[in-house]
Amino acid sequence: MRNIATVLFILTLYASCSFAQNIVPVNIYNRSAQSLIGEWHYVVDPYENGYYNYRYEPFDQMENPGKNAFFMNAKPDDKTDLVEYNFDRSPTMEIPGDWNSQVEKLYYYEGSVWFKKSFDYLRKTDSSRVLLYFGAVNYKAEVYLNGTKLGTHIGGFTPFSFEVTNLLNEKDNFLILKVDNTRKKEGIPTLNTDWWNYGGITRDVKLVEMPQTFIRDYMIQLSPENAQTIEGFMSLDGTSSANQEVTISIPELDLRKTLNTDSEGSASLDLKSDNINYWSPENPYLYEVVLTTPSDTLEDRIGFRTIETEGGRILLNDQPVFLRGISIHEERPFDDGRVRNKKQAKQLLQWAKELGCNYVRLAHYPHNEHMVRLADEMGILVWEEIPVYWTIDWNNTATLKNAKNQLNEVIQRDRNRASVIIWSMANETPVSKARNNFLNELATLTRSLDKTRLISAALEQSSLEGNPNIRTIDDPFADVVDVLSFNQYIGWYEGLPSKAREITWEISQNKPVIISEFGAGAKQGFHADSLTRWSEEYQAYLYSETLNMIDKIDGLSGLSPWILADFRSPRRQLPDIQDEWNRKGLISDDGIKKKAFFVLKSYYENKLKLWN
Ligand code: GCB
Repeated sequence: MRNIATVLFILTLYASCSFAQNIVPVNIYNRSAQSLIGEWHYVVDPYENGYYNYRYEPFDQMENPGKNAFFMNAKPDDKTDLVEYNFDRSPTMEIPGDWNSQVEKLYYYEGSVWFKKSFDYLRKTDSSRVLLYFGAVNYKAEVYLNGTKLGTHIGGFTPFSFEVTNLLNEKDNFLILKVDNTRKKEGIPTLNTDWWNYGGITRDVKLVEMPQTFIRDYMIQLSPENAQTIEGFMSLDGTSSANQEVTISIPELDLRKTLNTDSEGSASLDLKSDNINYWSPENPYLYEVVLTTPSDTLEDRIGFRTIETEGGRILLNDQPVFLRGISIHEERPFDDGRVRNKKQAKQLLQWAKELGCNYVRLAHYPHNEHMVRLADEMGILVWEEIPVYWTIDWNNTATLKNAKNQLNEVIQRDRNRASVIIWSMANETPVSKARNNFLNELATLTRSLDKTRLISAALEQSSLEGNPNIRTIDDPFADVVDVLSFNQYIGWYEGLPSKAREITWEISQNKPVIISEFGAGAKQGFHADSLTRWSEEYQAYLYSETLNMIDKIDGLSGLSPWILADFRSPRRQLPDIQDEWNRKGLISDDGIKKKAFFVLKSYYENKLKLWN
């Protein structure tokens, strides 16, 4: 009997843990919150000694885990007591922040690290609910508050949260996380990537106080069919969600509508206006939108625009647009390590602006929320992507579930951002039946969640049979996407830059084309002739040749060369040149612009003239 009870207990835990089906409210940055950022104690635990006992049984699935379970934050009762860890005497690091760039001995570390933060908390009103929110933790987070497990989250770049109302004390709360960034074959991303696997609590942590019934989700966007209609929905969470009177207003447009939620706590909405000032890079106009329920009020700043395709063109607010872009990794400018705050995110976007961009590709995973909010304000169109990169475990149903979960989390977070125009399903994934099915499922999910954006994926190009100089896109997923994007490295991985002159493109799909990547490595400050690898001159030469080549592609609607700034990658080992940096940046790791930056900038100046 006892065994059955234990099995059931474990099964219930497992079911609730694999993907935390938690409440992740949208628009967290406009909620009142207590931030938990700052110094956190950490314990490095390569053998997961604080998680498993010596029979390799997880402590957090035992009825009596005992003092060796790190999540108990135990202290010896007296001098005879044996406890083999101590958070308070362990070192600290800055949160948010990855461990690799903060602690020298953790530079290459991939494994488990425990974190602890102690805090006091005073609820503003007794009736409120408190959610513990994480912007992102890479890769797997086990979360415990005051000795109780809250759940597990998998996926290193999307937000999650847990309700902690009944677990909080006014004094001496202890929040403990085990963070594990071990790469896994079945993970998203998988074992092999070309970026640093920065581990840790890499984004904001907050306690967010909400009324009993609060606005959990909404989507308020311009109708793709009618540019005079703002439409969407709003959903509540809490005991009084059903049949509630809720209001949406956009004071500046003099719009206000009262609706009733259905039995599920949701209401769909539509508002009409002939006076909408449409959002665009030239006019990044954001409206104050106010949502009100009997117990909650929430404000957002939302831009309204349409984005669609027509043959080989992308239309923004009915006008053809050319995407003058650049790819960006989420690395700190002038440094390495993950971006930790809004100021660093802004620097990256400012560099893109200096380059003449109206568009960025946020590669290869969802970046922090500051990026898309700033892009809204600064007038930069955005491609967002999930880390379905290279050779994913396509036949694994748990892997697909994981990818869908990450996609769902980023779409939910960002679908009110006018700047975001493209959801990318994947990067350079090899065509196979299993991969096609996998990506099709992601595309179907995306379309069901958001009809106001385009779908793409960074595909690969190939030669037309019998002629190596004629290039084409031979991929069944090209039929699924709205925008045909592909990476190509002619002149770097394939021949020399002048090879671009021999290539012609025969792209049969009648869709807009984006070159999602091209580039060459250059060590800033290394000057030589334009055929010397790693020189700034080689990189600049490759840019001129490539830009001439791609301009001949029918339907070319944009590009996002690889990449804004040098970034850390363990695959890049060439001494004195790479030293574990991918050097394809147009800007060096210490913020200095290379020659190619100016080649692209002048190309974009011309494009701006041609397209305006
Ligand atoms: C690619 C990948 C990108 C790499 C880049 C490179 O095609 O999409 O993640 O970093 O090439 O530098 O080789």
